[in-house]
Amino acid sequence: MSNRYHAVKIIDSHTAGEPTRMVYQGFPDLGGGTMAERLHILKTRHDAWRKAVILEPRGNDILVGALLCKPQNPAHTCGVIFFNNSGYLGMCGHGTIGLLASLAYLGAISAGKHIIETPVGDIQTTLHEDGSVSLQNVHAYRYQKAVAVDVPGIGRLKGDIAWGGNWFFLVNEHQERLSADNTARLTHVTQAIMQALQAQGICGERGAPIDHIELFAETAHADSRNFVLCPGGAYDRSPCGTGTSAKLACLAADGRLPPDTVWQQESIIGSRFQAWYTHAADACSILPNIRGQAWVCAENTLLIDEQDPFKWGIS
Ligand code: PYC
Repeated sequence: MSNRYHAVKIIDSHTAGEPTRMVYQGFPDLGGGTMAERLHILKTRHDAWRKAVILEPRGNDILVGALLCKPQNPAHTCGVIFFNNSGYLGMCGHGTIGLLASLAYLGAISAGKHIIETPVGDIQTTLHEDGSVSLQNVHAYRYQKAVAVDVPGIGRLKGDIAWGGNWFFLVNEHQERLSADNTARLTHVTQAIMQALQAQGICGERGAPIDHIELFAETAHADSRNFVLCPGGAYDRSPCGTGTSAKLACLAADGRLPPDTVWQQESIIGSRFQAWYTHAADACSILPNIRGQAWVCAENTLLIDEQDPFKWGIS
C-alpha cells in the first residue's frame, strides 16, 4: 500500500440496533494517562481523527465510535473513549456492549468479568457465555424533578434532569406517539426541547449541558418504551444504556422500582435492555446495571488518503 494512505482498523457492531465502531489500530498515540486525560489530548490535538472515522463518507450520524485504549491499570481489560458526530460521550452503554462483543470476536477476551476504564470512571462488565453483556454503570442520580420548560410550537413540558453517565432530560407526559414510523416528528420535538433547555438556561449539575432528551410511553412488550435524542441530532436505535440508567435513578428516587428488580426498557425500534440497580453507598445515587446483546457486522480497514479533499470527513 502506498504510504499516502493511513490505515485505521475497525470492527462494526450493533447493540439492539444502535451501531458501534470500535477503532483498534491506526489512531495517534494518546500517552499513558487516565482516560479523561487521553480524551483531552484526543479532543484538543487530534479531533480530525474522530471526524475521519465518524462523519461521511466513512461514517454516518448514527454511529458511535469506541477508541480501544491500553488500560492504565494492567489488571483492567482495556480503556475506551466514546465519540460521535458532534463530539465525545462520557460513557456509552450500548457502546460498551458493542466493545465487548467486538473484543470477543477478535478473540481478545473470553466470557467472564472485565473492568473497562472510561473518562467518567471504571465500568464493571461481564461477557456471558451466551454472548450477551451486562455492565454496572457509573453512579446515576436524579438531579432535579419535574422541571418546566416552555418549548416553542409544542407548549410547556415537565421533565426530570438525571445523570446516567451523560445528562438527560426525561419526559413522561407529552402528546407524542412513540412509534418507529413517527421518528421524524419525535426528532423534531426532542430537538425543540433541547434548544429550549439551552435557551432557558436549564442545565445539569454545575452548569453541565443536557445533551440527551428522552421521551417515555407505555408498551405491551416491556415496562416502558423510549425515544432518545443523542447530541448530534440522531436518535438512539437501542434503549440507550446511559438513558436507561438515568431512568432507573428517577424510578428509584420516586420509590417506583425496588433495588434488584428487573426493568425491561424497550427502544423505539422494539429492541430491549434488562436493567436493575443496587443502592450506592451515598444514599442519593444508585448503581445501575444494564444487560443487552451486540452483533458484529463488519471487520474493516478505513483508508485516509493524504490527497483526498474530504480525508477528515464532511463536517
Ligand atoms: O447506550 O448509553 C448509550 C448511548 C448513549 C448515546 C447513544 N447510546
